Amino acid sequence: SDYSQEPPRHPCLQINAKEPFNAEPPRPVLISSYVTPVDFFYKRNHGPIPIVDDIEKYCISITGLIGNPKKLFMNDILKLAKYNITATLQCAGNRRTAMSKIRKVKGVGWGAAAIGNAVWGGAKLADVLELVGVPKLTGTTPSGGKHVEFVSIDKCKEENGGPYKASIPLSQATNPEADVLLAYEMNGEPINRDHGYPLRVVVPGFIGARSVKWLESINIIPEECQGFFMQKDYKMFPPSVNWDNINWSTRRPQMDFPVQCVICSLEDVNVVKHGEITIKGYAVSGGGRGIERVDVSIDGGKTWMEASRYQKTGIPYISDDTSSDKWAWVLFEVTTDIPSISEIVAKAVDTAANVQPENVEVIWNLRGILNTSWHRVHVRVGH
Ligand code: MTE
Ligand code: MO
Repeated sequence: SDYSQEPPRHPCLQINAKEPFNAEPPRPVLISSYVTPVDFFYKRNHGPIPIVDDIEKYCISITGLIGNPKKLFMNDILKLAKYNITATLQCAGNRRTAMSKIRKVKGVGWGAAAIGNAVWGGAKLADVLELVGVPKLTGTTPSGGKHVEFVSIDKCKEENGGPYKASIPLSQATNPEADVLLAYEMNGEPINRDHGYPLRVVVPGFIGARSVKWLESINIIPEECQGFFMQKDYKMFPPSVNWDNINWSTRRPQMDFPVQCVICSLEDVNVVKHGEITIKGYAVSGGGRGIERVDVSIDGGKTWMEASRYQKTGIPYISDDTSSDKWAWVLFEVTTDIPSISEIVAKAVDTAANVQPENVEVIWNLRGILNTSWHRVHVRVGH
């Protein structure tokens, strides 16, 4: 693999793996704005960053179980209606390092900032598929296509040098309301190389792994993609499964993200000058479910208070309100007096009343994914 032509990156990023490049921002950066600046958006790669230098020649092929396989150039995509969707992308491995403290797990270590919220600009996949003869709101094509596979240009060792790929159900891909995008913009600028230039998939509400970067082709296939990242990774196993007794075929590829919440205004261990502190962070759920509530405790979870929630600064967030961004995180805030030594905890509840597990032990899994346990930090008031 050739890592000699990687793009420049912001020096404040914490590098979790150098080649392939995996990095996250310092946690407090995440709450300094509702939309995460591109430079501070986590970067999760499985190979060198591909180079697409001739945008005139760049095209995606749409093949498989459809009538007429077709090639679409960037201009064809740009001619379709453009949508700007604010959506949070979160790696399934977010908070993996904390899970590893219980029992070691396999995978790149991540703190709690393998997440970001961006405004993605692009064409809806439902419109693209309609253009090639697959109508809206279809679960299957006449020739038996039920899934939509996205194949990248990059090369990963997990695929033995082949491209990264993933798939989603056709019913979701052809549903305009699911807001699946072929995005060419991130925060109003052309998507940069790290995040998928010139074109990436964004599947709102799903784990980041399904949002394939550097798109090369779209295949309509009869069943879910058989690639490594669908079948041999990003599956949720029970705590009893280890590397000796694992049977990958017993579990489904993880799609939806469960409800998550993290305190970002404090480090894991803090010494503060005053007893009055502000506790801020992010909360987000998968599947388009909103955040109903964020509970904060300053006594390790014995008693709770409710945090205020917002997306756009100064406007209180109401779940299910049509003016709120359904695919995006919610920021929360509480100002309170704390005792001289305290364990501060935050947990969120989504609109389906799903809650987070109290401890990481009960959701421990050998790949270290979906650590959504209550987020805890320690604070001492000192001088
Ligand atoms: N797409 C390709 N082609 N190659 C990759 O390695 N990583 C996936 C996904 N899409 C990946 C990919 C994973 S695991 C995540 S979490 C997101 O991209 C990360 O997107 P980002 O780097 O833009 O934050
Ligand atoms: Mo990921």
